[in-house]
Amino acid sequence: MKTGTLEWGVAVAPLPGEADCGDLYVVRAFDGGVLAAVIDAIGHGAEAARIAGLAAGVLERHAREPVQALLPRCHKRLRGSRGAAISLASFDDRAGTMSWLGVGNVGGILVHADARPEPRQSLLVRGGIVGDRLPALELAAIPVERGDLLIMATDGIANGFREALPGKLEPQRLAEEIERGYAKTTDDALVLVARYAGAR
Ligand SMILES: [Mn+2]
Repeated sequence: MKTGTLEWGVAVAPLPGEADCGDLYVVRAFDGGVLAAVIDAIGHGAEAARIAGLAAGVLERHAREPVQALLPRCHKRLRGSRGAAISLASFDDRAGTMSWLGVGNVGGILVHADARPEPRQSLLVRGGIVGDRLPALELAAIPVERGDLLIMATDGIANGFREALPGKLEPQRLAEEIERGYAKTTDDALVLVARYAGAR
């Protein structure tokens, strides 16, 4: 799929036996950029799906806002619920940066397309639960180039996904391969893969 300057794919596997999924994603373009977000509501089933949907609605409506404003918005919306882990990546096509903010355990790595000794960059997430305890937010604005690859995964995907070799796979294929290789059967699982096609 293509949204703004992102070419992306997603693979989702709800907890076996559950019809609903508490893991949800948002990819939304706006003037000058695109937001990619992954939400993992605490627990699973219908109530988790409802809570994740609330956060997704906030992110879709306000996608153009800076990530450090979006997360407090979600926090306010989810107050009184069991809460969620949320990670946000907002690409600014003019600045050529990706702003990253994560609270809870939705992991992320950025695989740089240029030749560098360690192309994989782990993205920091802070402890806390959106809707319950929001930590001090520490924004990372990372320079990105055309071809850079963002992989975001909920904790239903085993950490080994970080070692998966992206190779030349299309984002959708890669998302499916990671889901097949690393999804646990004890939780909802979601992996979002996005290749940046903006600034060079
Ligand atoms: Mn989870």
